[in-house]
Amino acid sequence: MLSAEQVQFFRDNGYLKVPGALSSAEVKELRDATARLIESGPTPGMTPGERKDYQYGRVKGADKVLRRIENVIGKGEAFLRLLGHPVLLDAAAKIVGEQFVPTYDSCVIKMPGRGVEVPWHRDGGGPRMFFDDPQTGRRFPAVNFDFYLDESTEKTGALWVVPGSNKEVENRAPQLARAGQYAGVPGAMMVPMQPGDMLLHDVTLYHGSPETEDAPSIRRVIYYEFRDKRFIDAHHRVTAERPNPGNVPWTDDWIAARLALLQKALDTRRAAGLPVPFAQHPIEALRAAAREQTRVPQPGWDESA
Ligand SMILES: O=C(O)CCC(=O)C(=O)O
Repeated sequence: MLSAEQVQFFRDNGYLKVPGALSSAEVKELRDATARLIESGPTPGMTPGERKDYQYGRVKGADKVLRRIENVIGKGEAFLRLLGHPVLLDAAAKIVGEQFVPTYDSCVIKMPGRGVEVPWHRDGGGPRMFFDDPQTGRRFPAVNFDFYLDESTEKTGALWVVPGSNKEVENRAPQLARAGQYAGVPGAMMVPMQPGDMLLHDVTLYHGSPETEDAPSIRRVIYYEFRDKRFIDAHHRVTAERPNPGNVPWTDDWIAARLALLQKALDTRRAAGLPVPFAQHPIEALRAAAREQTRVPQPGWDESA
């Protein structure tokens, strides 16, 4: 469970490495689940929206290499169980805020051989990727919790970060992306990771990973993003007075569906005899009954095209 020093390190630097967050059995289960998805790829039986979850990129010499699978929680029980993991939810409550809501989920892949670059960026690219509560002065960040399933090294395309860049007001990430350099970027560092390690990164941290050449093995990372409900209410929640809140618009229905997903994750873990940090969301107003549906893509995600 995260210590006060780890929380402070995250606030100061915009990232935090938590070694050994998952057991080797959990890593194996998630590796098997992702291997099945990669092997099957998008199938004719899927809706166009489900097929669109599989995203491809260019590398030198090829233009269709798998780089990402969106909406993984609905793609297998292993991903759903991960959402209720005690290490994840402890970290989410301490780093994001007690009123945490799961907002995005995906798996980023660097295939063996040549893996696709993820150029320097801040996630989401929206104008306000945090919420400063005017009443308390507290900052609520948007944070990704990144679970490494494989060794991530220079050879397999480890992530690079610029520690402290979460505090920069001006966004220099597009310039860095255009330059396409990693080692030469002032203040940048590579973050090697082992299977089962968890990395937390503030979405406003500059981060990216180079294209790989001759990578000896695959490198998969599961990304679960969380935001506090107060952040969502301030910037994203669709209301009658604010039908189009600039950045990403999240309706009450969509927020409830994401919270129902969390409840389903907790219930599924309990039914399997796995540890849970609590039976329901600790904040009463954020408790939602589990639903059958485990596919809850972003509201703008067109399932028919
Ligand atoms: O895993 C990586 O290389 C970075 C992925 C990432 O930052 C993203 O997809 O937004």
